[in-house]
Amino acid sequence: MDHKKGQQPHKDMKDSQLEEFRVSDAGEPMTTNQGVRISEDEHSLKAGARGPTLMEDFHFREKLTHFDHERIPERVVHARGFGVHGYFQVYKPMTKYTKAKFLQDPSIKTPVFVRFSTVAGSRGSADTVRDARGFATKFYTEDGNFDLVGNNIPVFFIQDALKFPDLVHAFKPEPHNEMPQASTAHDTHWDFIANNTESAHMVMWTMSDRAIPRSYRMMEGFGVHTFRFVNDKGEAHFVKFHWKPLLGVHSLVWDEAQKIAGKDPDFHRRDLWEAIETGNYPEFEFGVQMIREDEEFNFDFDILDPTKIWPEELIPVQRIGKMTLNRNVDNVFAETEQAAFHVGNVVPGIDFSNDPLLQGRLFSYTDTQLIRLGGPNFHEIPINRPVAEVHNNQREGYHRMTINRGQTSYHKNSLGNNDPRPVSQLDGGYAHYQEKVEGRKVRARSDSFKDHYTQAKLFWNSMSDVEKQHIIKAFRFEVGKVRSKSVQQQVVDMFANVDLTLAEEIALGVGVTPPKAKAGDEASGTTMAGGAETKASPALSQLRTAMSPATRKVAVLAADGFDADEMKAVLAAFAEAKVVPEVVSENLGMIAGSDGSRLEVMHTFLTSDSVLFDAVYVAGGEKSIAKLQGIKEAVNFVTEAYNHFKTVGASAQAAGLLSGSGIHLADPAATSGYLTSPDEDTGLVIRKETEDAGVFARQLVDAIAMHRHWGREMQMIPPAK
Ligand code: HDE
Repeated sequence: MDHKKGQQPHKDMKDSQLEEFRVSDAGEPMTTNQGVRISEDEHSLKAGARGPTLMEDFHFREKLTHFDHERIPERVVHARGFGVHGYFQVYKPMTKYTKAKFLQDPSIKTPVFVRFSTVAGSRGSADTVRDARGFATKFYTEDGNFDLVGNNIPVFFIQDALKFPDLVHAFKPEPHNEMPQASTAHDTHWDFIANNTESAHMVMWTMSDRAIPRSYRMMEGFGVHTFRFVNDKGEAHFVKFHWKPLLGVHSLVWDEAQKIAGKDPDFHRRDLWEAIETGNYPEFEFGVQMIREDEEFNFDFDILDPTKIWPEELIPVQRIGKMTLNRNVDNVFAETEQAAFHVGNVVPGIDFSNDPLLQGRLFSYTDTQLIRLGGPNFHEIPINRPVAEVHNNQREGYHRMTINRGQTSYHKNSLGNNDPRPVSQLDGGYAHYQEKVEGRKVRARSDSFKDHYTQAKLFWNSMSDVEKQHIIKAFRFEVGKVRSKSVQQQVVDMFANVDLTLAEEIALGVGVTPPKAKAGDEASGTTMAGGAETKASPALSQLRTAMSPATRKVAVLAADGFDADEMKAVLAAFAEAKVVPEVVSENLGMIAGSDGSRLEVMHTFLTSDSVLFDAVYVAGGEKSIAKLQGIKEAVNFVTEAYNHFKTVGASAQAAGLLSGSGIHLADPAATSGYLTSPDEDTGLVIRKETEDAGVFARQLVDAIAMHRHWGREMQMIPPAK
């Protein structure tokens, strides 16, 4: 799909700024970087056709030199990512809490650039690995850039930034053999976890389905740290930031995620790119949880501890605005790769807290850009430029673009009228919140950070049975890949503090000694002093999320002779519900329906795969079905969709094909395979001979909206003890 410029609905200030840097080579003569036209680009200049290449060939020298220097270091973490443009609008003025300008006027569209990423893998690794996802947003506000550099998990592994290099060394590929790529299923990662138990809560999240999202468009985002909102009276509130996807929070299943990593390593970026190109703009609501300054100590967790959430049931998330992502980049290197996010980029009205992880990040981000982008002027790279004007006395350095005029570059001065000059808060000058601080210089951590398990338990308590099963299996996979028996045992013993059944299940799966009783109070939760209490946080379970068929991809399996009436009804229902159908058949080209109508095939069973779709519809029509039934890959396609708990829609005529896929319709004699009755399986939508095609089509859409049909899984796998 081509990115068609000029067709984008929203031309914002950032876009106009980028426009000044865009270049099109279409129809232009080729030149050197000095603008000299080139007459020949096939052969280097030689002394005789078989002779040595001549040094004076400036075109050859320049072309090769530039190529030799095309790579920059990848990000030390979050190396693989994908960026898109969009805009943000606040719902109502937030003046009472913050003076941040972009949070005042609902009519203002603030341009944003968002980069989604995995954390551990290299730039060329797969999208669907088990990992946290980065969710970094640059707001180009009229007061300067505000970067919200968050993740799709609301807590972090460690409490102090000093430990970050240790954490990353442990989860990256092991140094002696550089394995495994983009995976935490290895000894050093789990050794770190077992010996740094503050990680328990985040590990519960990374072992959950949150770490294998279906789409970047279907995951939450979190600022993780506690920040401050400051209003124009200088009053502050502690605040946590959230992104809530309007499509709900949905995940892949692990077997599928691993297969996608091979079939389409670009799965998530392709999904995002295609959604935007087809006008299905991803939308996220911006949420805030706020706590008054005088409530700071009202909780049984420390609000500065980044391994803790503020349960939404205790402190509700107020949705205060919406972000719409509506434009793909023109050039991934120029925009996504050169984007420099920094958690320290704040605007008046937003300030920091003393969270020691946040404080450490304030140092790290500029430092890493200096090596990655090669000097101190990376703020001048188009994607990083604020739309607000930049005036200061900083000068020179590698790759300086700005031509600063005038004699003076120091403050204070008299020769240059003392410009540029600092301005008061009333004129928008940033003033740090005047928090009173006192203490001795100590290398220490507050006792209030010492509880490592209560919220890990809260998370476990909040999961549905099927989510608990997924967590157990994830642990068994990850810890099962660890070679050291000692590390495996340590992990089991550590997670006995979270839940005894969980630890026993891991022990069984990885063959180590079951833990001695430890977890104790299974129902332990999180409390506000003298007030509300939560022993489970329903908001944490993905089963309670928004459900929608919109933008779900459905494989339409069909061949010549498909039932044209049924196909029409189904495609109409899909179009109405914004479901995205793609026809898969034996060969590319056109197929003909029962009435002679023709349909274009988008994929073959070789170029595509069941794991790349949310659901399968086997088109009716005896001839078409008979043809597909004879193709092994078509039958496997359905089997796999069914095994990944996806919706399978078909007419009763397809009973034979389904049976080949292990789905025996109303056949009590069947001894193998899965559920037999569509009544028992919400995801099996079978059109009986007499049923109206429109009714069938609507049922199919309803089933697709459910994402997955976990009832099927719970029958296939015995529930946890
Ligand atoms: Fe980062 N992190 N981080 N991080 N982080 C980077 O900056 C760091 C942390 C996050 O799409 C680096 O430009 C330290 C938490 C995202 O470009 C680096 C600590 C959260 C991205 C860095 C943390 C994040 C990064 C690597 C512990 C969630 C990708 C390249 C104190 C709230 C941004 C770069 C993008 C990237 C340091 C912990 C999110 C090295 C020292 C917690 C989304 O500066």
